[in-house]
Parts: sequence; structure tokens; C-alpha cells
Amino acid sequence: MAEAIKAKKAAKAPKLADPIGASIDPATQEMIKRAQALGIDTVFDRAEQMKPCNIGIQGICCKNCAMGPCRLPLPKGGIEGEDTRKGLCGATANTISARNFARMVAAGAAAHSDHGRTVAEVFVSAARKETDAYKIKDVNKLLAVAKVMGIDTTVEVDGEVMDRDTDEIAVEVGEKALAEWGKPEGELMYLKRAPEPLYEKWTKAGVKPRNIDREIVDIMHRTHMGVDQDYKNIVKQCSRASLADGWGGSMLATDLQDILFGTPYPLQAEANLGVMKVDHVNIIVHGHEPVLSEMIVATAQKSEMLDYAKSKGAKGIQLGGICCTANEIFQRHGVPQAGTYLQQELAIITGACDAMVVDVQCVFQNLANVAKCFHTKLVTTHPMAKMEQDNVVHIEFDEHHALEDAEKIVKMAIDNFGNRGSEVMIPQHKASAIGGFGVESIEYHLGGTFRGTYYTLNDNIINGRIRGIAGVVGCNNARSRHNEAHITLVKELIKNDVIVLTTGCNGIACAMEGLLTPEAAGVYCGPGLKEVCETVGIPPVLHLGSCVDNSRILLAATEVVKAGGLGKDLCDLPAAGAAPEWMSEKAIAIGQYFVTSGVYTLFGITLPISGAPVFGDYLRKDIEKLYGGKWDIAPDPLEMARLMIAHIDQKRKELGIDKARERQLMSMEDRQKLEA
Ligand code: BF8
Repeated sequence: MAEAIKAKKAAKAPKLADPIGASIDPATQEMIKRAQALGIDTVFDRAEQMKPCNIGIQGICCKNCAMGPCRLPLPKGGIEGEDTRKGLCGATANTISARNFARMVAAGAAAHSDHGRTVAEVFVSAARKETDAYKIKDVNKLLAVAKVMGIDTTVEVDGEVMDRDTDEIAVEVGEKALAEWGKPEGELMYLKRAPEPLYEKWTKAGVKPRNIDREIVDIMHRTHMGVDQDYKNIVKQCSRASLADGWGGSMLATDLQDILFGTPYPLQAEANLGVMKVDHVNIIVHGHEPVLSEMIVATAQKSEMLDYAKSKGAKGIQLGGICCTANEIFQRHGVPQAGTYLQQELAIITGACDAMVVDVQCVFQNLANVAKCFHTKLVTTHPMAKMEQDNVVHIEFDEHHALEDAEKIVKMAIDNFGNRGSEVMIPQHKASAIGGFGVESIEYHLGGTFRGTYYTLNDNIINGRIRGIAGVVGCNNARSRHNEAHITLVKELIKNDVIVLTTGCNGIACAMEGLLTPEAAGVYCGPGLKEVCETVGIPPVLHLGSCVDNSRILLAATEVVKAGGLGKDLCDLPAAGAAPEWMSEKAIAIGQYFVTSGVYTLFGITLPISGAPVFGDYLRKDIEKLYGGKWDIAPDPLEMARLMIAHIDQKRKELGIDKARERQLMSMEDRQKLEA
């Protein structure tokens, strides 16, 4: 009888994740095992226990009015003849899927752009000297951005041309930037930074954003019940709103952050949960907006804080980042990256996290439940992002008292150091990484000695040592093995001489794997890319920052076009983009602006378009005629690499540089034959 009860209980026990099957990363595997031993559920276990909705995943569930939700599953065996599926109002699968897709673009563009707005507001406060906490750090970039915005940097006094006061320029830059969110007429000023043919395509297609907020509101309106019922017209607005993100909110966020906090230049740090230290106060900063994390970094370095930590028995203060905050403080200060999106709960499960400070985006609500099992103080800081659980502390961050807020948080973490339980387990895995690349530093490393442009990079692409450029970005997704697709794809690309530009959680995954080091070139790269990396001293995977910094990829690609020899538009370049483990709405917005900017863009997992094949085909094929870029899906990372390389080779052929590469890759045997 007892056996039967035991068996029944065991049968009812929730299914747990297999740690090895859930992640390729040994630190993550160890921490999943520890969580399971402690009876704490993590996202990996929950992914075993809850399967995704089969209709939703295909993008064909409409819940935009109360007559529904209307679900339009594909008939078994597919559609023969006319697709007669429709919702109560008559909405077709194409309309429903396109509306859902558009709302993802809107949410993603809103998240990035609202982040940008916060930065712009802080920037204006700093420029107007309304706060002491923030100051203009990079005057050169301020002047460069002012020039792009058409703001005078000199002034004529009594017939003499003089430099204008920097503070005055900063106020004008900040105000002009802020106006981009809501200006009543015109178009976004950064659109003209794109290559001219691309700008012309946007003009012709009618997708130039008017202002950032309006394009997002437009999507919410047109996807309301009974408005836009033409999937092509809905996609057109997706393009417009996504451009407002990539060439608007995100690009402004990057520029203003660089001016305020410093333009990144290469520096070294470490990555993975092993960066936490048992004898230090560990503060994990998680989320996205550097206006918060910058202050925490500054405060944690203050001698009085270090003395205070020592007075409490700690040897120092160790900061670590999770998600894009990790990328922000890594690229500017060399603060270690504690982990990717899927490792957030695990950082607390070490038992050594004295405070986790979060702001917006990609933050699990379950952090509060995990924190309850340990001494960790979980601190929310953003007025927009609170948690319902009562163990969460809310310290609202405001630029006018930013340093005081940061001090309060750091002190709270120090005071909490002594409350740790006896069971601390920090997995001893970390890797060295170099980050902090950007448009400016790529120019420095891969520019010509005298020409100061992307000459060397272009030259090496033309001569075939570098086969092409890949942007590999984006999230983790608990529906696939943590980091496996990221790392498999990136290794396959660099093995085939494709240089990789990375941002977001892919950047952290690559850092954890040791791919962000110049030494990785000798281990993983094909001969051409290896030679370039070793000559110049750069990693084969260049870390360009957080997800808003995908704008750096757009601008770096534009610089490649400008340097000459590789076509006139972004779509001419031997380049492709990928998000192999995507999960967030922001990823969809990013994908759409890359496609609208002419990039062949592949997503792993799946896309919520499979239930509407006609709409799906429009995104995967027809849209290319408008902008030169298109979507694709490839759940298998090796297949993804194959498709990207095939695209790159096709572009090389169209540019007439395929022969150069064939020559460069000739084997010794072939060469000897030729010489004979
Ligand atoms: O903006 S890559 S999981 S952290 S959404 Fe989130 Fe995705 Fe990571 Fe940053 Ni981007």
C-alpha cells in the first residue's frame, strides 16, 4: 500500500529539466542541479511542465475582441485550394497573424524606444545641469552627433568663428533628440544616415517614420478589431514602426548613452556565474537602462563604500550584470557579465547574491519567489516595473537623486552580506572576454592607416580573407537548449571566415564560451579570418553591446558601404543577421528593422507566422523586392549557418568578388599545381 502511495506521489511529481539537456554551459548545469536539490523551480523546469499553445505559436489566435478568441488552426494535411478559415468578423489567418506580428513589433519598438526616451530625458537634465549625478563624458561624440543632427558646433562672434559652448550644444542635442518621440511633422532625422539607395527605397515604399511614438500608436490602432485587413498594409506599418526603433529610439539611446557614459573602446572582463565571489558583497544588476547601472557602478567603486563593505566582513564589492545591463556595464567599464537571460534565477540560487537590482525588460517575476528562499534583497527601481510579491523592495530611481538612490541600494546589499546562509555555491566557471567594440573602435582596428575609414575591413572582404559579416544577436529561449544554437552558429560562421558582430544575450553567451578573445581566432576560425584577427589583434566575434546597440551594427554596415567596393546599399553587402534563440517582442522589432534595412535575417526556434502561409511567404520572400532584405526561419543552427553563408556567397558573386575568394582558399596542392 505504502509503495502504491509512493508511486502515485512520484507519478504526480512535476517533471524536472535534465540539466545537461537544458544547457550547454557547465555553470548553468550545476546550478540547475542545485536548484532541483533544494526544491526550487527554475525556468528550465517550468519549460518541461508547460508546453506552448499550439495555435498561438503559429500566430493564428485572435484575441483582439470579446467575440473571440478566434482560433484558426491549419487543417491537417495543409490547405488545398482556397483558404476559407476566418474568425467571427471574417478576419483571415493572414490578417490575424499579421496583426499579432505587428503588435509584437509595436511592443518591441516601444520597449527599446522608451528606454531611449528615458536616456534622452536624463541627458537633457544633465545638459541643463539639473542633476549632478550625470555629466557629458564624451565631448567628441557629442560634436559628432550634433553634426548629424545639423546643430552648429561653432559660432561667429565679431566675424571670428569660435567653438560653441559644449553645454549649450548638449542642451540642443538633448532637446532635439527628445523631440523625435513626438514631433508633429517631418520624418526622423537619423533616416538620412542610411545609404542613399536605402533611404530612397523607404521613401518609395512610404515607410519613413514620422515620429517614434506615432508609429507605435498607429500599429495599436490599425490592429484594433475592424481596422486594417490587408496583411501587406499591416507589414508596411511594421516596417515603419521598426525603423522608428532601429534608426530612431534605439539609435538615439546608443548615441546619447555614449555621450553621457562614454563611447565603448575594447577592454577586458570575465563572464559567467563564476565571476561572483564568496568573500565579496555580490550585487547583480539586471535589466536594460544604464542610467541606473552606471550609478551603481560609480557608487560601488567609492572608497567609503568599500570601507563600509570591509567593516561588515567582506573583502570588497563584486558587481555582475545579467541581460543587457550586463552588456552595458561590460562594454563601458569592464564589469563582469554574470550571465544571460536564462541564468537570472541561478545567480540568486548561488546563495551569494546579496542584492539583485532590476529595472525594465527581461526580468522574471519568479525572481521574487527564488529570492524568498535565500537572503537576497530583490530591488525594483523603475516606476513602470514593480512586483506583487511582498519580499521585493522598491527604491524608485530618479535622475535628480540618482547617487543617493544608488548609495541606498549598495548599502542595503552590504548590510545584507552578513545574512547569507551557510550554503553558498558559486559554480567555478568563467571565461575571459574582450568587449567594447563599436562603429568608432572598428574603424580604429580595421580602418586604413591613413584613410581612417573601414578600408582594411573592406579590403579583406574583397580579397576573400573575410568571407562576409554576420550579425548574431538576441535572447535565450527555454524552449531550446541554453546557448547551444548561439555557440554552434557562431563557431560555424567563424570557421567559414565570416566575422561575427554580436549584441544582447548572444554577446554574453559568446563571452562565456571564450569566443570574445583574440586567441579564439587561432582555435575556431578559418584561415582567412584567423589571419586578419591575428594581424590586427581582435577577436573573431566583436561585442557591440546591448540590444539597443544593434543600431551600431546598422551604422557599422553603413560605414562598410561608404568605404567602397562592396556595393551601394546594405542589401549589396555579403552579410546576414540571425537571432538563433530569440524569445522577446524586441527581437521581432529588431528583425523587422534589419529586414527593412536590406538584411537577410534568420530566426531560430520558430516564428508566429507558420499558421498563415501566405502572410509567411510575404515576409520570407516578397518583402525582399521592397527593401532587399527578408525573413527566414532555421531552428537548426548548422542549417542557419549554411543559409547565411549561401546568402553571403551569392552576394559575393553579385559583387563579382567570388573569384577572389576562390583564389584565396586554394589549397597548397592547388597552388603547387598552378606553379608547376
Ligand atoms: O534586450 S537579448 S533576452 S536581455 S531581449 Fe532580453 Fe533578449 Fe537578452 Fe536584452 Ni535583448
